[in-house]
Amino acid sequence: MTKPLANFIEDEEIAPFLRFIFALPDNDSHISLHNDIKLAFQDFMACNPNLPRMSSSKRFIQKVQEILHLEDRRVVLYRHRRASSRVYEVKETSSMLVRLSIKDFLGIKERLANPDLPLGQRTMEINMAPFYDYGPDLKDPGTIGNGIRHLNRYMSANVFHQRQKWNNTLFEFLKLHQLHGEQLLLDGEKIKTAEELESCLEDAVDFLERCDCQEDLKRLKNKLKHLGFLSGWGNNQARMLETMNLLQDIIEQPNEDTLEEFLSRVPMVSKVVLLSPHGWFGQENVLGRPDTGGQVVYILDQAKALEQYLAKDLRLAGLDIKPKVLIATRLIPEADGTSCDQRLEKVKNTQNVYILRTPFRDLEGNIIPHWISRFRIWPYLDQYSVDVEKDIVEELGGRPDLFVGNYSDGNLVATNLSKNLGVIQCNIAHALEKSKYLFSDLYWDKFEDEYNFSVQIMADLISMNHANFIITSTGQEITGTDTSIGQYESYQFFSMPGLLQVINGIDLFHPRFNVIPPGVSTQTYFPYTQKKKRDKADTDRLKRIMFEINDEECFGELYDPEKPPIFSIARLDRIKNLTGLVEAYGQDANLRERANLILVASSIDIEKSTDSEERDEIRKMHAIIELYNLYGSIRWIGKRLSKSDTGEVYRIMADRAGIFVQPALFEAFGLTILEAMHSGLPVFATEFGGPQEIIIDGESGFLINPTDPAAMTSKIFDFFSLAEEDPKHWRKFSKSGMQRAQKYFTWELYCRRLTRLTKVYGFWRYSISDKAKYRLGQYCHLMYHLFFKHRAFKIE
Ligand code: UDP
Ligand code: LCN
Repeated sequence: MTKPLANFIEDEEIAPFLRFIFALPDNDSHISLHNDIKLAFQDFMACNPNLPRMSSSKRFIQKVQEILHLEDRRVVLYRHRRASSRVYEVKETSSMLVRLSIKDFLGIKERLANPDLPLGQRTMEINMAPFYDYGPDLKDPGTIGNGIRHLNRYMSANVFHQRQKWNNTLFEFLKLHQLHGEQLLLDGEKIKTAEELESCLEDAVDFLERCDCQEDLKRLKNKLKHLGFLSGWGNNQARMLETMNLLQDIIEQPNEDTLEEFLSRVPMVSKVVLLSPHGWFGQENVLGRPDTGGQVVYILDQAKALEQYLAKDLRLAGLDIKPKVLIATRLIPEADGTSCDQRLEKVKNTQNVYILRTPFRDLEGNIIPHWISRFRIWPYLDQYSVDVEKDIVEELGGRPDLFVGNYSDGNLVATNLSKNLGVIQCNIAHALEKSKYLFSDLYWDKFEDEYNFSVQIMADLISMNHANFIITSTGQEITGTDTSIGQYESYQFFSMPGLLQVINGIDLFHPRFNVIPPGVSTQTYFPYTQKKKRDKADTDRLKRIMFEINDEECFGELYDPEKPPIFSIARLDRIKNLTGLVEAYGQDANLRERANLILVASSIDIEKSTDSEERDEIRKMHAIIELYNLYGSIRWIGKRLSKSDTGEVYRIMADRAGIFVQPALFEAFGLTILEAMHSGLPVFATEFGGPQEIIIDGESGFLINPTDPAAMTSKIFDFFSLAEEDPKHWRKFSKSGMQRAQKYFTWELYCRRLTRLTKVYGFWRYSISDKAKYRLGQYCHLMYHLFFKHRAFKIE
């Protein structure tokens, strides 16, 4: 199919536009990426002042993700809206665009990346599209990320149009309902059909409306039991009546809100397993390894909050059931003084939350004693899935009600367990490595020794297609922004030359995606103004560490410790870009004059680090400090702070009217940003990734571009200048950050939504999707056994 360029670009711009496309500098990969194209266009405009305004060309360029340089033509990947791309071929002498297929595009790209690929060779092709022929199909990318809403709408419309069929399904679903071996909701002996349910409900509602036995719950329950209604409808007369009224509404006049409200009251969830196999998971001294960070913090807080929420949920349903949450991870015998070698560890300040550790075994059954990086764990996950399943079933006395996978490995194990035990599966990515490492697909073979992306990316494909629902912390994790593609979106089509070609890897318009941002522990991260809650001894100790003590873990003596601090805390990963922040600070003499820079990061001693990326960053940090002679204005605390200490450190920085800066080159979400906001420390965070949705720029914090150091530091400088003129300026941002964090980012909100999702998707799974998903499940099963396992076992 061809289209005139004039459909996109004004006539007078066509000639210069083509000139630009063909003058675009080529590079070794022969692929120009969005940012380079944008910058090149700015240069082109600056060098050609006599051109027309070129505004339609600019709009077009904004949507171009990639340009492939071929000898006689250019191939343009045009993302016409979020989650949807088209490929056009452009010739220098033609004003027509020729539409190519995704398959053609991938074929051309493969050959560019690897000209030696034998001609005519075909690799494994993956196309998931044919499996997505059930359920609602969203059309508008703006609706992606709120899957539950569209699922409810779809299901309630179905209930409405096929009343008889759905009422039967609903009846069967309720009738089968059990928790901890106890039959709940309906007595199948007394209420045998959907029609009987309708009339029995009338009797029960009539009874509840008339009876005056609010105080005598036992009598009430007995009477309902007599009518065929078992426990689970509510913890008092009013709530039971409400729940039954909701069911009546669904049967008579269904709509999406009542369906969701009713399902959210069904007590379906009391045992949850959170999976995070790669390990080094504990409550103390585990943060700081390259592979553990926000994920561990997230899961621990999530587990605690979930227990509390489920306890309340079950209480409201009138049940005396104690929920149980297990965090299933790896047992590591060489635990370096941590608890990672203990099989079962109770999580502090909980009733019934445990870390359950199961070791990795090799093919001979030997336990693997040492820690293994997340990039090399793949050969162990198959056996781990078998072993951990046994441990979970033993610990819970049966199957859980929900599996939540975390990160690529946890999601894969969740897939195996969910398939085997028939339990609903939720995925949480935390960070998809595919988009973190540029060209991790196209040049997969170059990354393979260190990262094994061919295996990890396949694991992602399998688990994201198998999951019943997926939680993301931000919308852009799924579909990106108007100008940049999302992490999940990057799995739509791609190719790993010589290995596989993915034509359609994930359907982003399927309603499984739901955005639910995490919270932080409010015990640890509370406003600096709550003086009474703060422990003076801790404050003094941490102040000394941050500003005074000089030992082998602290670097730099401040000339003027009273200057406001620019604070940052992170692992020294390249992508966290703390060295970029120090360099930008070094280059801005005005800012150095105005504020000190305080970092908490890894170690100052290169010999103490075993991670090559971290060692490079430590080396670089020292070099930058030396180059810009930052002595006297920087302190670098090279130690890991405990969770509770981090809370107090943010507050100490707030006491001194400081700020928090998160300068990452890309951040999937960024818990530290939320922690600082909850503590009342104004934040400046990278505009690349999740922070865009945490902060409203200029209202509740600031977004910065870490690739433009001068702009970044001048934004910070301006803030300090205004705050010096008028301290209200600092307080305004401290307050607005806190308010936003408290309103939208809390574990209470999170757990409410996660529990609802489990119930609504649980019902959907029961009613239709399970049968429809069966074929998809089988396909995933094949990919697992024929591709994943085969390659995983080759990793040493
Ligand atoms: N953290 C900590 N002590 C430290 C450094 C970091 O407790 O010395 C915590 C920090 O408070 C945050 C987590 O580690 O909760 C880092 O999470 P984030 O999402 O910001 O980044 P990730 O490390 O997961 O990429
Ligand atoms: C992993 C990351 O890289 C962070 O951006 C997140 O905040 C963390 O996991 C928790 O989801």
